[in-house]
Amino acid sequence: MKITTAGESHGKALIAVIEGLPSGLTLDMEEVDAYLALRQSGYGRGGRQKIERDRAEILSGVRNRVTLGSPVALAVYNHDYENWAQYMAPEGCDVSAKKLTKVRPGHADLSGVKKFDTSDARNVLERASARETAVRTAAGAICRQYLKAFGIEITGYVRSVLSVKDPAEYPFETIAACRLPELFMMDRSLQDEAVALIDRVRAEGDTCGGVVELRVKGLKSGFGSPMTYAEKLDARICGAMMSVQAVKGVEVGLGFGAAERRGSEVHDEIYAANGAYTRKTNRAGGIEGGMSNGEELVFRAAMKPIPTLMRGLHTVDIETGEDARAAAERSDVTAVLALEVILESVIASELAAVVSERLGGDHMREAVERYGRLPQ
Ligand code: EPS
Repeated sequence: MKITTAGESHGKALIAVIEGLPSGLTLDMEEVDAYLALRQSGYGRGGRQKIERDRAEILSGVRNRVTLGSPVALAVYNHDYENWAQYMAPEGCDVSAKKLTKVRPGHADLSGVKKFDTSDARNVLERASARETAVRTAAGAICRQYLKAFGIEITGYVRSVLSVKDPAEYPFETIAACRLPELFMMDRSLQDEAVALIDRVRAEGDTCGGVVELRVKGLKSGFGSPMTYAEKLDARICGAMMSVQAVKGVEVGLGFGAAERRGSEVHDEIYAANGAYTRKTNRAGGIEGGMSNGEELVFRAAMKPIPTLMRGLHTVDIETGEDARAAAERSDVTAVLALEVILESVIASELAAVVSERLGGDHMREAVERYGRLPQ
């Protein structure tokens, strides 16, 4: 299975093509749109989200809500294009009006203008923008329906916003049922603190990031492979997570914490009970030797603060060569809840690819039968 996306932040639409979905998967597009709405929600989002009401439209690969086995193409239209057609239209437009030359530290602007030989950072930032995650979320929401056919589910929550941190551990079901609207934190008093902190950060024209935790339940052992490095499950999923805008660190299980403990406090001892193998701990985060081991997958990702600061950081205007304040018209203060939703989808997409490589299957019935025959 392979997913490609296209589309600029203020262009007509974002597009995704999913190749390799078997036939016979009934799609629930209301659920896909619900994930898109969730991605747009969250405390700390800015003015753009008041303009967009994201919905995914299927263009091909589906008939009467059921996949055909052909590539599934889908579009998320940018409502803001109405305001931007005069500067963005592929058919012809005024490219001088929205030129961005006060390049923003932390964004793709400066390296991008050099790499793509342009004097306008807009030619780069439009694609580098995290707006692209809307269609990745939609494609991932479809992959998630594929995974659900095998009993594989994904959830997650926000562990920290800037300095407000939740050190507790929560079971999968508690996370899925109890994460709080607004920030997807689990502890109400910590979330109230985080909301107040975001208000202070906004008042200072600044931005902030945080840490999210993702869980995958129901994946049998043996997905991913130690035989070639590119097939390792942790490498694949962590690589996919790192490809999301603003993610600067990822961990599996104890992650960096494993380096601070001895082996006896890290590895999950193996027991036999009723003819099955069990563990009393899951510090490995469900992956050993680049393969799933049948336990829950546990990932964490760190998001850096959004690079468009309303107060503007010091930079250089690449047109004049003079000192300047980086460009800012509007910005999110934080999009950490959005990151959680996006990463659920991105993990679903990569895991769907891993699962479909092992199972094959032209149609869902065949794939589900094969999954059923695998050991736990
Ligand atoms: C983004 C800049 C902002 C964000 C955008 C990502 O867009 P604009 O420049 O139009 O205000 O709102 O995110 C989205 C539009 C979205 O849907 O998540 C950036 O530069 O990365």
